Amino acid sequence: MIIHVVGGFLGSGKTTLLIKIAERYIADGKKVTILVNEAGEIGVDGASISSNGLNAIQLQEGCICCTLSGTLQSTMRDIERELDPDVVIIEPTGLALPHKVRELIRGTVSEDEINTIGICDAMRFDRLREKKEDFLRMQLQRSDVLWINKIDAVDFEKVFEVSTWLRSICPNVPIFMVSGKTGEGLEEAFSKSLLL
Ligand SMILES: Nc1nc2c(ncn2[C@@H]2O[C@H](COP(=O)(O)OP(=O)(O)OP(=O)(O)O)[C@@H](O)[C@H]2O)c(=O)[nH]1
Ligand SMILES: [Mg+2]
Repeated sequence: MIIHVVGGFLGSGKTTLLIKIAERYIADGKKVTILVNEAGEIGVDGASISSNGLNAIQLQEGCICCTLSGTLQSTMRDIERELDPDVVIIEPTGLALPHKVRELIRGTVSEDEINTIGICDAMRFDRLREKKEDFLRMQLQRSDVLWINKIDAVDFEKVFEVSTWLRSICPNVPIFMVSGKTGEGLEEAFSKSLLL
């Protein structure tokens, strides 16, 4: 069982990209479970996702890296026992630390089956960096792979600036440039980061 943790700040494109990742696996005939830590709206998404043949589970009212940590662990065990998917894709909230999620699920599968994808929003990079640079760094720092998202909405200079910053905080982590909206860059990012 492969587990992807799709982390990144609020609105960076986690859900959009998570659905693309799931669709890619489904096209390969894999069984996928999505675990989203979010209240509200996604319920509608969750329903439409399930109708496409995957399981979507929502954990609300708390954060899976802190207040819901026990729930995360028991849910992972339930998923493995009852659904037994090939792939689990987890979306923590935009305020969670993905590496904490990683720590919590380590007991479920072996370490090399967990992949943390850090999503960085190129469109709002300047504003976020100005206000939340330390948090962004903490959130993305221990990613296994980094995806710069929303490249459709910015010029190349901005993408370069974002990748230079990411390179400075994560010197050895592969970086991919993608658009969840247009699909640009996704195949490349998938082939190098999804353990397909
Ligand atoms: N232009 C552009 N917009 C995008 C892209 N990916 C996502 N968006 C938009 O960005 C907004 C946030 O996308 P989500 O996928 O909901 O982001 P999220 O990280 O799941 O958000 P939260 O769960 O609220 O933290 C939505 O309006 C998306 O349509 C992209 O590649 N380009
Ligand atoms: Mg989301």
